[in-house]
Amino acid sequence: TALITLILCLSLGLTVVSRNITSTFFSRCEKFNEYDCKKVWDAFQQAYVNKDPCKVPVEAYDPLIAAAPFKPQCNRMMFWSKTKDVVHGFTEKRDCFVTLEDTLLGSVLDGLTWCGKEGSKDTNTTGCPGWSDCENNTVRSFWIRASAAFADVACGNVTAMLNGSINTPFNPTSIFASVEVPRFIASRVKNLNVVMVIQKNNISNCTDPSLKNLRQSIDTGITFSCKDVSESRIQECGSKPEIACGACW
Ligand code: N1C
Repeated sequence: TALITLILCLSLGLTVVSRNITSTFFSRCEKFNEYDCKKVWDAFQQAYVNKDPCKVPVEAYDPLIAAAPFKPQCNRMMFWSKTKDVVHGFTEKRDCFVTLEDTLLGSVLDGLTWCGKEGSKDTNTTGCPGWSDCENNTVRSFWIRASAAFADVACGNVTAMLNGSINTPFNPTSIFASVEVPRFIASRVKNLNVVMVIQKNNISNCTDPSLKNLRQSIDTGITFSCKDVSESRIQECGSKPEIACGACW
């Protein structure tokens, strides 16, 4: 009985440590019918379990991406940088665009923190390295890998929402600039349409010099456009289904 108690306590301990992320992962995953969530969870865990949380390279997530590949959704794909709340406030209400967070992998891991530890089978959700604490950290490597795979399937008209309330709306250090834009290829992507989100105290717009860098860094053959759109217009379109997706801005 001592052994059984010990085993029970150990598994209970393990459950307490990782219960939240496990249950969040599965309950979010089960909303998507066409995937085997246990398979996806196992592929997820092999990326970081029993590893130093600062030594998880981007490639560690390759098997996870292979277990839940992204499907191209031409003309509906939405990218963003520093506009997460506006974008999701809109996409939650209207079925006009698909963001990474609308896909299985993006949705199950959105907003979560996780990491493993050398010599342990546990998944921790506290005490993990922050986004910039070390280069190859568990969470950052995931978002880089997932963003790359999502951008790889981009096709047709691609939309990106950038933030007009910051100094450099197209920031070279962002995932959008460093991972996604370089993967848009002219044979798949026709146009890159930037929606610059303008708030009351905006300090930049489509004329910002950083947008020139964006225009110059996209693959030749992809046409570029940028439109300043007020945040209130985006919200209005979100709440009025009678406005067609294509007429929002
Ligand atoms: O660095 P960013 O913006 O340019 O990254 C956003 C860009 C989007 O187009 C997404 O496709 O990269 C993808 N992406 C996510 O979908 C995502 N969901 C949650 C990148 N990061 C994502 N996160 C978290 O947001 C991530 O943990 C990190 O902290 C931010 C990066 O967002 P950003 O700097 O606004």
